Amino acid sequence: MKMTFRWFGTGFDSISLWQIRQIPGVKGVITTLYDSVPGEAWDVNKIRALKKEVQDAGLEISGIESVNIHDDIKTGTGRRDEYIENYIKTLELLGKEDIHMVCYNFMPVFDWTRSDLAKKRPDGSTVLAYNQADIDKINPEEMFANLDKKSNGFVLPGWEPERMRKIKQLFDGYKNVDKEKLFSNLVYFLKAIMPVCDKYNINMAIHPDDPAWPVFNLPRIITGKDQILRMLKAVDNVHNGITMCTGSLGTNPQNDLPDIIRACKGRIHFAHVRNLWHEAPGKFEEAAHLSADGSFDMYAIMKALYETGFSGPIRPDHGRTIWGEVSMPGYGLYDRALGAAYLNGLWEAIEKSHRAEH
Ligand SMILES: [Mn+2]
Repeated sequence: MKMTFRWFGTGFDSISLWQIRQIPGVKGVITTLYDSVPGEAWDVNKIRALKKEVQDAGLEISGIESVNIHDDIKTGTGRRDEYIENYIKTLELLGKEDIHMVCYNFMPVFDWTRSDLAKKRPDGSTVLAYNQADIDKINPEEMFANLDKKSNGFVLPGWEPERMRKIKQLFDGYKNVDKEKLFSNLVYFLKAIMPVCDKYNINMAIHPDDPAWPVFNLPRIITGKDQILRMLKAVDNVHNGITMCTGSLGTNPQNDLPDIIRACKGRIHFAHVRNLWHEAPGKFEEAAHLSADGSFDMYAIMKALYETGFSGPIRPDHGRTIWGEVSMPGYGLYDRALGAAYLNGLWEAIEKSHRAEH
């Protein structure tokens, strides 16, 4: 594995590259052109400038999170081929710049959903939290307003205000899109992009749905082991893979995370490793990465990644807000840096005990 850190880019992130460079073991960043518009091909000069900025800081771009997918591709309108063409152009540019991993999601309308961005924990830290009962009481516009108020002035990924202004129109687009339709639109998209991925050795890593069940009656298709295996089989190409996001799949306690990792051996191209604490069904909050702080066995998760030969980029995922830091919710420096150090420690111990046994 290669330890990395998500970075939204200068002007969008409260954290600088030199800070990331000082986190032990972090070699690269996972970044994006944060102001790119889904559906448009990326600008090669912007990609090169981003790459140079990262390299000048002594780091590398280990992958892109995300190249977002236009809703017309997800809903399968007459314009989808045009948007897929642009997506292919972007992949081609990234491949030529020696970038070989692209994370994306196929979630309708929302990238992720939370009911609270700053839930206070007993130690005074705050975390992102989800309570289905709270979500059931509000409509999507109200949820956006709640999240926007608590975003500390940052634009939240997937919750861009210009997108949210069109929220009603976005929902209308999904009116006739059920799970099967969404799945076949995903397969159509993947089949169309595989040739460029083969040519430039680009690993596509779909991010699971967060949370792993339908929200606001929108369909969700990447929610558990069976659904993931169906997707991998439908386009059986090594470049069609997944992002193993423990925090997203783990929202459903029925999902056995180490088992999913083993089942997806060879097709996990990116890992987001974080912990959650389950209070009740449909009610969870994010936790520190440490196993004892949440509901997941982080050792078992890292061991499964190690034993399946995972060699892609990995990153700590959302952190708690601690020590008075002001950042995009979930994306502060301190707790994610602690997470990276902890995951590195687990990995070193697993690697050395494995070597001692063999
Ligand atoms: Mn994730």
